[in-house]
Amino acid sequence: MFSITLFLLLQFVRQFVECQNLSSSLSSPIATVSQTSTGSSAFVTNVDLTLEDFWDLYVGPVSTFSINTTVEPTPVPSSSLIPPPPLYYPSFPTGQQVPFQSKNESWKFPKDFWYGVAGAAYQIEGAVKAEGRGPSIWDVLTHRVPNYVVTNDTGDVADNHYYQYKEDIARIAALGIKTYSFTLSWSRILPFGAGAVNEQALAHYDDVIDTCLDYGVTPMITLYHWDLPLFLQNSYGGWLSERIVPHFNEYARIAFGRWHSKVQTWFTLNEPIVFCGFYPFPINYFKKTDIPDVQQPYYCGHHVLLAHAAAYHLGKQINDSLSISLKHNGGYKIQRTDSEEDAIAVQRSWDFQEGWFSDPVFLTGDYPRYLREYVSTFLPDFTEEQKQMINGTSDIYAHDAYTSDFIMAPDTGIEACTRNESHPLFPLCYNTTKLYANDYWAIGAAGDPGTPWLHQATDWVPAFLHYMQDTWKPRGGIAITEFGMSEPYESLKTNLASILIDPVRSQYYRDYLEAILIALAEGVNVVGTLAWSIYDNLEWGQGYGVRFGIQYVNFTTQERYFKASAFHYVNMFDTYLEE
Ligand code: GBH
Repeated sequence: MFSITLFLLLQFVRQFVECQNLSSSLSSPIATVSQTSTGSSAFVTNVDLTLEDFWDLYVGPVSTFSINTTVEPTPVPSSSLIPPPPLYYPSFPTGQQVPFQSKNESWKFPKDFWYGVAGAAYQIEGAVKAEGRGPSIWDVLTHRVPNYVVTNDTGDVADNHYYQYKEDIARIAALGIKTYSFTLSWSRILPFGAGAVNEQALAHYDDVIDTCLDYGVTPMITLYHWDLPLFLQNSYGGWLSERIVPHFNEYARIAFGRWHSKVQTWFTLNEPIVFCGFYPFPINYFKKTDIPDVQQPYYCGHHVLLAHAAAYHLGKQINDSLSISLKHNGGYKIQRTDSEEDAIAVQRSWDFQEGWFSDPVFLTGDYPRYLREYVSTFLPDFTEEQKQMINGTSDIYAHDAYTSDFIMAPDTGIEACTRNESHPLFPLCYNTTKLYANDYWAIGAAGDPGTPWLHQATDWVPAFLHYMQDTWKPRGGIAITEFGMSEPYESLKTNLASILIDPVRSQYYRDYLEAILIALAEGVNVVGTLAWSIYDNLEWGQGYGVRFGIQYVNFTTQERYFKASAFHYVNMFDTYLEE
């Protein structure tokens, strides 16, 4: 059945390509796609596809927005910069009558501490087919795979940042925010992931960077935030193949080469635990692979480490003053009871989360113990040369530290899991919960029901920061490169005034930054923070149904509004940043 469908599809492509002289009518580069079916009737064919064909075949029509050329920023009205009413409780008893002014005199952010906001290309740019962008896996996941995004939303328009970035940068500058961390769309720059470069994309990012600099906002770049060029996924399985390494390197070379003199702080890849966890992909939309489902994330991780390390060295070679790091994720792991099994479960959890990428990059060039026990049964060992190449390849410990979890052994015990591949928790073999051991109270206030993984857990942030510093000993300190809160049920609100006061998020930012101030006072070297997110955007699998913005975006009109949390975030730095 599948072969027949594929056959018809390829017939269609051939006719399509033959009857329209696309190669001469489109300036897009031409790619060669190979499709192979499996089974006894396997056949292979090659078809020349233009970028337009490639879109049509794999994604289909996309939506556009009425604002579709770059717009000059409108002045930010001063009325929108009036701070909100205070939060309900002062941060500590000050005896003052104006809690918003409260300050603990023994706390401070060092004067070179950087604070900013972050966003990611596919979540905010929109304009997915504009100016030569090629499709990424997320265009397929959103357009073709039913319910992969629960709301079936797409990033076609998103925040229209591709055209409205000047306004967006002007707005954060008006708030007093000094850093903007954005990500490049690989398939804008290289529509097929490798090969011909799209000059329009380079010119676009030139202007994003220059606009930041004009407004006194420091740009920071992440090369890869999950939007893998579709062609690389379809050619060889994307991150499942070592062939991704030179392709990532070429992409990194273009970016570092072009922007190293204007952009000082770089991140190679965002949260590999998460994007390696996308594997296995839903079947029938992407190239098939023989790698067993459960092993796929670890093949991905292996190539991520090689690609990251190579890109790090390349960046340093181009400009050795750059700060280059990988963006880690996970969360603080709290041992739920004092049992020995729970202690092991906690270590397993570090090893399968942060340790997966942090131990290789900061400590040994190789995997931590419990992870290695598992992956060494199928992955090749890193050679000594590879270990040396991987070790030491992050200048700061960049962690997207949203929350924390309690960790415990599986009910069956750990060994019953590690010895049994069909155990539901295999290969991790630890359990997590948001509930304290009394099974009644959660760790802190919950975010939106669409993000069950997220509760406020700021009480644990100082301990987490100490743990990061003591364990991975980053030479350039620690940066919280994403943190944020999904205000509960925010996307259901229809009244603007109600949306704009976001107390759960506001309190999260205030308490989190106080926790960082405590850790700083205790000697942890925290160097910066990036609030997630610059504004509401496409929350991946949750679509627009979950909101993380410190600005509200009306997705019908693309108007932006500051939420109260934006002021609470900035106020912490107005209050505590050393002069
Ligand atoms: C960040 O990841 C992303 O970098 C960003 O793009 C995203 O918008 C932001 O979070 C908000 O979600 O559903 O139980 O399997 C944060 C780390 C790791 C948190 C994966 C959610 C899924 C947990 N994410 N995790 S679960």
